[in-house]
Amino acid sequence: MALWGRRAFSALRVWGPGGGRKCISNSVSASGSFGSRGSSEKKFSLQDVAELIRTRACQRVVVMVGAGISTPSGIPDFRSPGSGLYSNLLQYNLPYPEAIFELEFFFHNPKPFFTLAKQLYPGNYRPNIIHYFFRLLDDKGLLLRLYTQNIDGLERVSGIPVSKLVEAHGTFASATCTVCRRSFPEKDLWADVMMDKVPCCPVCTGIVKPDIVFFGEPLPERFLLHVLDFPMADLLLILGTSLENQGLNSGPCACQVEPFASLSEAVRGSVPRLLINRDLVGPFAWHPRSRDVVQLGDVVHNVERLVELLGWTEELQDLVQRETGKLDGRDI
Ligand code: CNA
Repeated sequence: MALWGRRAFSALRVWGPGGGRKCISNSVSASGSFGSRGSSEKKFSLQDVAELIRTRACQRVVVMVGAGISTPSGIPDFRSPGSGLYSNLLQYNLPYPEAIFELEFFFHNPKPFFTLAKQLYPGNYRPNIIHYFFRLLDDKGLLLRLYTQNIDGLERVSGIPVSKLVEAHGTFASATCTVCRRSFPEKDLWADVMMDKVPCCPVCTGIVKPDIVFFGEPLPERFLLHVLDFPMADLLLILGTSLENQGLNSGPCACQVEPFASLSEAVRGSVPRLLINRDLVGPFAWHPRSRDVVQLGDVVHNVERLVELLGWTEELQDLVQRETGKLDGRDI
């Protein structure tokens, strides 16, 4: 325990010990949906959400996702006891888990971060049905933007155009020299990373760091798109995230940004919000709205239910098969 509780953090980018609000888990039945606070008001349901998408009554869908959508791909989240990276970090011999995303520690010892990078190398993991559901939403012209906290790049691999993505905590797809600030594409790094070598700038020999957001670093400029996206959204889907404030606007950040949890409050009051997650989290617990729908439980199971209600099951299966075939062909 001492390992986790060693320091007080101004920037809780990833692990935020107990920073989240308590779940009011008894306010919602584990299997069902909830939302309406007034007893006379009809509860909004998963069927209602499906109908809005199916009939194209909603065409500007904003999606927010976190580590929970990649656990079906085999990448542990950080918090789930036993399986979470929380529990698996001991192998990195870190003084405390947050150190892996701290610049000070990185300059002292960049190896643990690059070990994690090697683990997340494109090809080690593949998109799952959830990523492909978002791809299908986009193929149908219904996805306004997907905001991801994940750094595994699986949204890109699934074929969602980069223009539709906001990778809020950065990406391994590009890298920057920590000294001369030259940019590098990821392909320039991977040979070193795969051989457990720390990549260095060919010009100034500084360490080249993938563009993953570390504590206190500004978020990618694209994150500012939320200022337009959220007020424009006509449906908000939130999946696989604890919606905890991960210190996105704390520390010496150059940009003033809303933390992820608050983003879910930035859609208009009339906009339906669907949470699919194992736990009741964020504003769904402490500030529910009348058109909120909560589906607690396994994220794959609940997405499959939604897809079935949409009548897209076959189409999604075809897409998964086609894209999986392409990945097999590319051997990544
Ligand atoms: P988190 O705080 O670990 O929360 C994940 C949430 O997903 C929790 O509420 C879990 O209960 C839930 N969950 C996990 N698996 C399932 C499942 N199968 N079905 C339903 N719900 C599930 O992760 P957040 O994304 O909210 O926190 C943000 C951090 C985690 C960011 O800084 C990420 O960079 C970081 N992270 C990313 C990855 C990745 O890129 N795949 C992995 C681990 C952590």
